[in-house]
Amino acid sequence: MTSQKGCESCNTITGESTIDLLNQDLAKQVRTAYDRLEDRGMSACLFGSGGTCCRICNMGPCQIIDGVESMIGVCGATADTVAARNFARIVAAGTAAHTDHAREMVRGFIATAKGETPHEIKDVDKLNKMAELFDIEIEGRDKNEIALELGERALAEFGQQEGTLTMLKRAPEKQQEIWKREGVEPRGIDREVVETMHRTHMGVDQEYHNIMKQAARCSLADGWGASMLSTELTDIMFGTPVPIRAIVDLGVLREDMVNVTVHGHEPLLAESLCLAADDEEILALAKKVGAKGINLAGVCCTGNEILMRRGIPVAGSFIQQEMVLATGAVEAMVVDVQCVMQSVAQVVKNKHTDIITTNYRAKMPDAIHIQFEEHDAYNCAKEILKKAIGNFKKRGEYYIPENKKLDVVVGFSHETINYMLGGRFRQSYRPLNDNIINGRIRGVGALVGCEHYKYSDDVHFEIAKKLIENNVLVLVTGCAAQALGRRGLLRPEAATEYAGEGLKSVCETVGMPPVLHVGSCVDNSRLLIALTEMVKEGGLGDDISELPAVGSAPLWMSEKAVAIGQYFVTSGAHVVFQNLPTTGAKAFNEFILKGMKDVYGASWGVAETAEEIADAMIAAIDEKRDALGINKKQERVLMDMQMRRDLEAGQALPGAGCGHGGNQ
Ligand code: SF4
Ligand code: MSK
Repeated sequence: MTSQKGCESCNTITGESTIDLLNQDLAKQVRTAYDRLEDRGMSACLFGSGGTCCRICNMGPCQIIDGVESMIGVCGATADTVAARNFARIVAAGTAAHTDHAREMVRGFIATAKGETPHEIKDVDKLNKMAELFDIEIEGRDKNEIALELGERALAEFGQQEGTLTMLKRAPEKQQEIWKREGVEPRGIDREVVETMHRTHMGVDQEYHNIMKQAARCSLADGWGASMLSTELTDIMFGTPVPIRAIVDLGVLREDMVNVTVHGHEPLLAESLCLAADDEEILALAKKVGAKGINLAGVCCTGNEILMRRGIPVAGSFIQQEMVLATGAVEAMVVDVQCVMQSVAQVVKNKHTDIITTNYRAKMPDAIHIQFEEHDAYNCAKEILKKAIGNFKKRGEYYIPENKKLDVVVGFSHETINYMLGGRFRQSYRPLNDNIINGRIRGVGALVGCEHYKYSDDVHFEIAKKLIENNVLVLVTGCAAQALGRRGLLRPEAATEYAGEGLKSVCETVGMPPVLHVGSCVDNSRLLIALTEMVKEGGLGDDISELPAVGSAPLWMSEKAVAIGQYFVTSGAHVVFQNLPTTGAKAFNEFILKGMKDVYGASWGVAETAEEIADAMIAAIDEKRDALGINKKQERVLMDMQMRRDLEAGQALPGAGCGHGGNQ
């Protein structure tokens, strides 16, 4: 920070560890996003915020005022057309980001199947299930042979031109019929992104319903295509997450070890670093410079990936990426793609820390580049670690808020939820559905995605707290998960401390937190599968739109969050966001907030404060409970022995009793 005043006057800084750090002299020199936000001193452009600034051709930019004849575009484009085009382009950009991430994971998966990486096919059960979905013969075949065919078939879906994506058939049948009826089944993943960009070019699609049809198709190519492929193939390669204890926040950095933080999204590199961190040569080099070893710690969604699968600690979420470096205790921050702020290279300018870019797509001034090659993954990872080790002795003044690290239990894949609630011997979503029907659990609320600097990170906490107080089971992904981990909601004890009676009784019996960490932002596809399983289990309607389930990305920052919101809505799940760039176009805004419900059974919602967002989510759940006829006032539920036995069949979280994971 430039000054102490800057820290005090910026009222969106709330994290204890962040405040602690920013009050240290060494951090006061560092300029952060909080400073830049304050320095900008101007409010956002109304046209940009309302979605009615068009700059897609050189006759503009045109700023449109809805209903004012003299303020339509030079080409005649209305506010509704411009806002819909802009919105669809956000969806396409978000889908493109997930798509390119997924493509890299599929390529890495193929290389692994060929034995060209240090990784292996770990989850054979999931491999066989995916192979079955793709009609791939498994009988008598080696796992790598099956994986290779699966990888090649998956890769072909990116460039496919006709037909439909294979994983659409995992959705509830009624949902599939809606997509068929509306003509929004994606044909190929890349094709839908390209077509969205074409249709929103100057002078092409100029009818907002039709534009949004393509936005829907594009988003499905993300949720049920790219993201789902990425999650499933990553699980097969690195293992499907199961509950594991870990620690989060700035205090996970170590005084006596070489701190290497991994930031970005694609776990191929991070997994290779995990392997190389235990290499004898690397450990010997670390000891030689006086360090006890390598302390890998995650940032943002790469952090989520290795936290979920390995219990590697997370040092910080999106809004903490500069803070992690401001500690002065990090020898190298290794980055790949997405959500890496250009400022990180400036934060370390007078420090010993290297910012190492590793993906040819994503370079930045003042960083060093070591290209990560999946075919030489182990050596690349070792080269990066050697660079970090070389910096250890140069570490100058540093401050680690050591008492600021929190225990979390993470790793709730949809398979785990199935296993945990359903029991070891009869894995199913039946107990979850039954608990929703009998009212112990009011419904399911998903908190998704990012954080940003305009709002305090209390927003996630306040929403989650209110939801669990009201017996809503919360599933959380992305940086929101880390924010809730910092506030203690990812511990089983949080159920006793915060949850309403019904949810508390279920969590206490099973030993799970009331807020379940489901994964990174690409893993929101796990939520689609969890919702589908709930439908298939029965008793809660015939499609996702009938479930008492709702999503929100309250602090959305990235275009990916809008793509996620759009695929949830198109899949029948209501979502609540803040600040959608649609308010400048009345009819289009009305369509997003209400009209989409007539088409897909769900719509977008908008609310401002944490309280209002939580209320809107609870109201959406209650609306579904009313429609299902299960919203009768419940008496206070006391668990009888049979209920406990049913839940206890699955019992105790595997791994929940173990110590800190990772290399702590
Ligand atoms: Fe203006 Fe139309 Fe060009 Fe957009 S497409 S910048 S509204 S002239
Ligand atoms: S990293 S997309 S800030 S969740 Fe996935 Fe976090 Fe959002 Fe980036």
